[in-house]
Amino acid sequence: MAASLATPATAATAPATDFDAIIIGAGMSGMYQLHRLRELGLKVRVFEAGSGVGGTWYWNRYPGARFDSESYSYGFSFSQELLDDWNWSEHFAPQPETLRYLNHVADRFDLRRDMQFHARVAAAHFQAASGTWEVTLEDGSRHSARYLITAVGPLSAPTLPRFTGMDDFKGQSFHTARWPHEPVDFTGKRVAVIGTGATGVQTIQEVAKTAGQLTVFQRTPNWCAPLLNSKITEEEQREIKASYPAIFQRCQETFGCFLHTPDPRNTFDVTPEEREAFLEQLYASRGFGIWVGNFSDMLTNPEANAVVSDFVARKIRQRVKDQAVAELLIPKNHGFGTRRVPLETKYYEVYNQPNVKLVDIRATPIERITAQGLQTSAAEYAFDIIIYATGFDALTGAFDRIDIRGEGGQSLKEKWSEGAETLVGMLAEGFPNMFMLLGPHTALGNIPRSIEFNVEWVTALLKHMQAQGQTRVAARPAAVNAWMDHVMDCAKGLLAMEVDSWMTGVNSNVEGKQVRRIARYTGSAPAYRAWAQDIAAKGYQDLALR
Ligand code: NA7
Repeated sequence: MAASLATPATAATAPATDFDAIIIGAGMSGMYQLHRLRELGLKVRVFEAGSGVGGTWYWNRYPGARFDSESYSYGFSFSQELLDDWNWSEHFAPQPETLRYLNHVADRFDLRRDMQFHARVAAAHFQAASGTWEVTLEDGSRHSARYLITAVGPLSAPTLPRFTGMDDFKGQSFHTARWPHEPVDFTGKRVAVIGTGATGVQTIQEVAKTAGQLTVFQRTPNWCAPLLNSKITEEEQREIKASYPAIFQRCQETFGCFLHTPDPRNTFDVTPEEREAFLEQLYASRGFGIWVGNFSDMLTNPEANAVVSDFVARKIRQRVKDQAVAELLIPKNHGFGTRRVPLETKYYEVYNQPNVKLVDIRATPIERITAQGLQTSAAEYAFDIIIYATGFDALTGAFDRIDIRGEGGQSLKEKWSEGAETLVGMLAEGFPNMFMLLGPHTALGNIPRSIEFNVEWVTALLKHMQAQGQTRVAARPAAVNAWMDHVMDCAKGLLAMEVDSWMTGVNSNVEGKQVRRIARYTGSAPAYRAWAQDIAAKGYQDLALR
């Protein structure tokens, strides 16, 4: 299978490039795309900023980092041998195990020989005359390829707050997504955590175990629900191995590729007693069921949403002893599930510990970071360690950090300054021969399932072009418009659209990202796939190919 990309017809005319394809990023999407492109006989190079594979699972080494998707629904599904020889140890694997898994995948498929690490891409410029891409790394080296494939991840550009004095702090400070490779010891230390999203919650419940004093600075509480993780027993392991076809089939059919999917009933179709029993059952079940397996109208009907929010608020009041603290932990400005629901393990009980204190920074904002710690409008605090669990410039941030220029030198960042426009999240008009594996408007949910689909879609397109002797592909404007109309339609009526979050493109720490917009695809994964498959089935008429 070592045929070169170019068919004989194009080989004579196609200008020479260093590679057939350059992939940016060695996370799950970059790894799988490399594997598939090798099967087409392409010469591929992956540039990765880190020192190893794993993407999200390489960077996010903070204490307590783990899956919120069931491990066996998250791993790659494309190789039976891989499924046979990997045993997940827990229903929701911790980060070190996932990173081991991804290194195992890299070994098994001999991926590293086409990867260059410590190689951050600074710029990628389309060359109109040759129809190729020139990629410049931060070290100044330049590399050319016919195809540019971004595998940069939707949540990979970390953002820090813009407090004054951040450089003055004399202790240790870390963003959760830039955690050191060496263990950090919290024993007896005074630790601050700023941020209470999915990452903050995982961090807080872990750090609270050993810190001398943990102070949590919360701006907005989130609705959290029990993860209910446990070790996978030998019997469960056998069941999982035997059920892989059914597990992945289920993931193909559900709304977000999770094992859970909305209950067909609406909230008020059932009696109050049945409702309560159903919510109790969801609260006592592992994983995202209470979020993505709840009544169908929970995320669109405010009254239905209030029922679930009230239920979870009662649970928080039961679990937190100090009722003033419980009230601070109960969200008041958004309903359950309208932002990403952090899954937790005894998170609320942490606030019953004598070494943990919650500070409401809406009431008493952080004014500055000091040499010793930080200062709010009400008090000064001294810390040994400050942890910023402050999230990411989501969806478009990783693109914005690279100087990507398409036809006519047009900058992608400028083109997307009022919101991204794509065709099925994978192509952008005016950026020929560029594919985005997890661009804005791809189905997110249980992400590896979307990664596999998108990689296979791009691979099939390149194979088609290979067979036709084509070397240039561009999204047609009419196709982009039709897709974007669909993206806008899907978001209509969703309660989540009325709330600030990374899912609505808001990040208070990033200039120009204070306004809510339709930043992601909110339809179902099956609907997403149907649209993309239809493009292929109709012979790629939505694309200009030559
Ligand atoms: P999130 O969900 O964006 O959470 C970030 C948290 O940090 C959130 O509580 C923010 O409060 C808080 N934050 C951010 N900036 C500040 C400033 N300047 N001051 C105080 N507090 C701040 O990021 P995560 O990393 O937890 O999760 C991201 C996704 O990764 C997650 O959904 C998973 O899918 C994986 P706010 O709510 O903005 O008031």
